[in-house]
Amino acid sequence: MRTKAAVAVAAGQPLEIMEVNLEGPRAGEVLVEIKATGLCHTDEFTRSGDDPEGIFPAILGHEGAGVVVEVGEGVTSLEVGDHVIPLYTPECRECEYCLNPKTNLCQSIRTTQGAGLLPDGTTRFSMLDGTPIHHYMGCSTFANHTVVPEIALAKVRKDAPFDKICYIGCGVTTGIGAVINTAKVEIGSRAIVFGLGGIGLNVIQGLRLAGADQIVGVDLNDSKVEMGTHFGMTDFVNPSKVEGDLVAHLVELTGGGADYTFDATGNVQVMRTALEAAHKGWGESIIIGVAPAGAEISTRPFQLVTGRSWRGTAFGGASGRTDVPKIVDWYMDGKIEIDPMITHKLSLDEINHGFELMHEGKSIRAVVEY
Ligand code: NAD
Ligand code: AHE
Ligand code: ZN
Repeated sequence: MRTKAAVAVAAGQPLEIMEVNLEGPRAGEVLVEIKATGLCHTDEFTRSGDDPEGIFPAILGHEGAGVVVEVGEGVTSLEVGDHVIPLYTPECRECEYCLNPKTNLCQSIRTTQGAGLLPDGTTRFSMLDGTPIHHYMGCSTFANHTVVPEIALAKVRKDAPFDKICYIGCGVTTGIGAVINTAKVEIGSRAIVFGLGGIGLNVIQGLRLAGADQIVGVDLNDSKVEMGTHFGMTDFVNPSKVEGDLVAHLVELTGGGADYTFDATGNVQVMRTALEAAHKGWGESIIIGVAPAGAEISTRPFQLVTGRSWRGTAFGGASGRTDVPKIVDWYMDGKIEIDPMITHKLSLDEINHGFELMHEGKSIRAVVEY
């Protein structure tokens, strides 16, 4: 079949909107009509050329929701008409990683996924002249139709709106999951969140859900205060307005350092600040942000010797086929909020404007509706 897609033709170039060829699903695969997709900073990271795994041409996008159109041979858990959210962290429920409760990082298809291919080592997308187009994070939601492995699809309830629950495909789950699954924040904790974008605001709402007493938001952009406060932020710090040492300021503000700190910027200097603003003796710092090729974190080992821990999280530690349907229920039951964070709605033709809004700090989530 043919479908419409935004294709990343080369690093640093705007996405090109075009008709592409899409082959039907093979064994263990599912054809999905994408109804809506969010634009995450990770898509921009790869489009820009900062991603060491970036491959071009590719169809980016990993924060989508849609409907099953066709199932390949041997697919048993999904049928035509099911509503689904594609998962860049699949859940095969069989590999060594899935069988270990300490991780959500299913590795059953990670190698081919990282190479922009489906598990059989081939791509289903091509340009009309036959040039192959790579998949991205196993999802490629910047196409109106995509083919995804069965193990990388969460089946969700049919009454949930696509233009909101697409965000559960990354930002919502990553932010809330970082608090609940990775940090396991206790009631009464003090926390600092660096970066109040599409991920950081969900960390804040996760902290409120977990019963944190103090939730400090840190961002260079003052316009994030209103949204941060809406989701539970108790204090705001703009580092550009702090006189003197930022770590010392944050340690004082949190009465000796935070129990938990979260980086949602992808900036390695910020990651260091986050680690050092964690409480001596027990503070944990969780890295969520994705840093460019070549960037490295550093601190004095003394920071760790004196009881701080540095950890990281992918997809908020969530096992997608199990956890994502539950998070959709939380949204539908009013336990978590999504709507205010969807600040812009775009057509696929306008997708590059979505990345401009992200750079200008004007959007939290721009969502493309097909
Ligand atoms: P975003 O662009 O919406 O938000 C980033 C925020 O950080 C903005 O508000 C910006 O003003 C702020 N910021 C930038 N530099 C800063 C600094 N030096 N100090 C304080 N604030 C600063 O991006 P997003 O979609 O929220 O993504 C955030 C990061 O999380 C990205 O690196 C993204 O790739 C990563 N991410 C990781 C995972 C994961 O599973 N680990 C999942 C999703 C996104
Ligand atoms: N390809 C990058 C790493 C990108 C990365 O860390 N991705 C996160 C999800 S970000 C979603 O917005 C992730 O899931 N990582 C685990 C994994 O296996 O990719 C690089 O630096 O090479
Ligand atoms: Zn993402």
